[in-house]
Amino acid sequence: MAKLFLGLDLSTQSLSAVVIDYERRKVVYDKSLNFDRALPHYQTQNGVLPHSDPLVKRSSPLMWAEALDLIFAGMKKDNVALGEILAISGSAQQHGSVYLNDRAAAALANFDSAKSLVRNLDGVFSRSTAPIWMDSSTAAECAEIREKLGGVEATAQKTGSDTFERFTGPQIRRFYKTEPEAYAQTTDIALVSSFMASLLAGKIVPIDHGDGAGMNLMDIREKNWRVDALEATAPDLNKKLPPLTESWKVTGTVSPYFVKKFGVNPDAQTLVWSGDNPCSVVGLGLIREGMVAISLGTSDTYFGSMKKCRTDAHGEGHVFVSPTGDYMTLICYKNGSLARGKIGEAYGIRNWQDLGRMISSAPPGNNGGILLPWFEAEIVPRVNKPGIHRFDLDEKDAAANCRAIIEAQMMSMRLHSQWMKVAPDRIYATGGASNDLVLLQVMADVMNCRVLRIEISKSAALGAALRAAHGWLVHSGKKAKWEEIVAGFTAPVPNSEIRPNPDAARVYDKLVEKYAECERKALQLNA
Ligand code: XUL
Repeated sequence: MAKLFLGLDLSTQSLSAVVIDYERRKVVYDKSLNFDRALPHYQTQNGVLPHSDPLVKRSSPLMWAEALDLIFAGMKKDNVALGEILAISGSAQQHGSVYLNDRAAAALANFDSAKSLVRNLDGVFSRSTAPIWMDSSTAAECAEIREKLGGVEATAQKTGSDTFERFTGPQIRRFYKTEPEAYAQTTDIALVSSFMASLLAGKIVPIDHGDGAGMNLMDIREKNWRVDALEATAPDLNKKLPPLTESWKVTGTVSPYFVKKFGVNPDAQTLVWSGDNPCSVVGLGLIREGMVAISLGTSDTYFGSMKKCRTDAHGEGHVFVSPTGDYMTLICYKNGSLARGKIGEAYGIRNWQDLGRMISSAPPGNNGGILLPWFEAEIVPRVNKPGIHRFDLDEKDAAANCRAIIEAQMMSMRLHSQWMKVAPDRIYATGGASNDLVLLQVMADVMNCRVLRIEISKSAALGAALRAAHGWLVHSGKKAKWEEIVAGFTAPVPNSEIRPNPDAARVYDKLVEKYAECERKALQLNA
C-alpha cells in the first residue's frame, strides 16, 4: 500500500492541498481553492474582509472552515485515496488569531457529519473575525509591549523578534483594549494554524514552536510562554492560550466528521500545523545551517536555517523555529519587485531580457554608484516613509540605475543578514524575478555564494505534507532523518547553478562598506 500524506496550506488568498506518495517521492495531488472566487458570499478581496480603516485587515474563520469542507469534497470527487492517508498536517499564514468561547471545545468534539463545518461552528466565536498578518493597526500596542519588555533589542532577544503590528501579542492586546467584554468571554485563543488543526483533530490543539515564535509571547530559547510577555499583553492570557509543542507532535486521529463525510482513513494521524514560512523551509529542503532561500516576489524575503539561536539587535529580522527543531531566520523587504518594476518603468524596460542587457552594460560595482530604493516605507532597514537616494549615480544613466537597484537589494541582504552569523553556502532563488539570470549572477557575486534556481510553487503545502510524513515516522518509532525525508521532493532546477565570479566578488567585498555608509546617510536624509 502506498504511504500517502496530506499537507494543507491556508494562505491569505487560498487553501491548497498537496498529497505525497512518500515511497515514490512524488506529489500525486495538488489543488487550490481561491477564497474570493470559490466563496464569494464572504465578500473578501484577495482573502481580506472589507474595512473602512485601511490599517485594519481581517478575515473570516468561518470562510476558512467552509474552504476546508470544499477542499475535502474536491479531493473525494477527484478520487484521491483519502482512505489511505496516513497523516495530515498543515501550514497557515502566520500571526493571525482566532478567538473562541466556552462552547468551542464541545462543538469541536461533537461535529455532526450531516451538517457543514460552518453549521457545526455556530456560536463558538467570541470575535467573529480574525486579524491577519497584513493588519497594521497596533502601533500603540507594539510600543507598550516593547517598553515593558525593555526595548527593541531586549524584545527581540526574548521573543525572537521586536514587536511588529502583525504579530499576535500586539493584536491580542488591541482586542483586549478595544473590546474588553469580548476578550473576557474568550476562553481559547488560537493561531490560524492551530485553529485549522483543531478542526481536523476535533479538539483544541497546541500551537507549534514554529508559529508560536511569531507571537511576541514565546521565549525563543526555552520555547515556552514568557510570563513577562503575557503580562505585558493582556490579563489572564495564560489561561486562554493552548500549550506549545514541537512541530512533529501528533495530536491524535482525524475527527470522525472527516471519516464519515469524505471517507478519510479513520486511523489517519493529525499533527499540529505550523506557519507558512517554517513549512516552506522544509518544503524547499533548507534543512541544515548555511542553506538559504531568497524569494524575489512583490516583497523579497531572505530565509534560512540556523542551528544556534541568535537574534537581531536592530529588531529588523525575525527568528522562528524550524520544523526540524533548529531555528530559522527571516528578513522581509517591501521594496522587492515593486521597486525593480518602478526603476524598469522609469527607464523604459519592457521585459527581463531588456533589464538583463541593461544590467550587463554597467560593470560590477557600478563604478561606485549606489541607489537606496525606498519606493515604499521599508522594513529592512526601518524606513517610515518613501525616499529614493542616489550616491555617485547619475539619474540619467539608465544602465547604471538598473544595475544599482539590483546591487542595492543584494547588498542590503548581505549587510542585514550578518546578525545571523551564518555564511550561506548555497542559495536557492525562487519567485518571479528568479528567472532573470543576470540578476542571479549579481546575487551570487554580492553574496559570494553559489545560487541555484528552485521551482516549487507550493513549498508551504509540500512542507506541510513532509512534516506529516516526519511526524508519522517519529510517532511510529521509525527513523526520521530530514535529509531522507526531503530527498527527491526538493531538488533545484537541473543545470541552474550560478557560481560567483571571483573578481566581481572582490569588488562587492569593498563596495558593501560604502553601501552601509550610504544607507546610514540616506536614513538621516529620510528621517
Ligand atoms: C511572515 C509574514 C508572512 C505571512 C504570509 O512574518 O507575516 O510571510 O506568514 O502568509
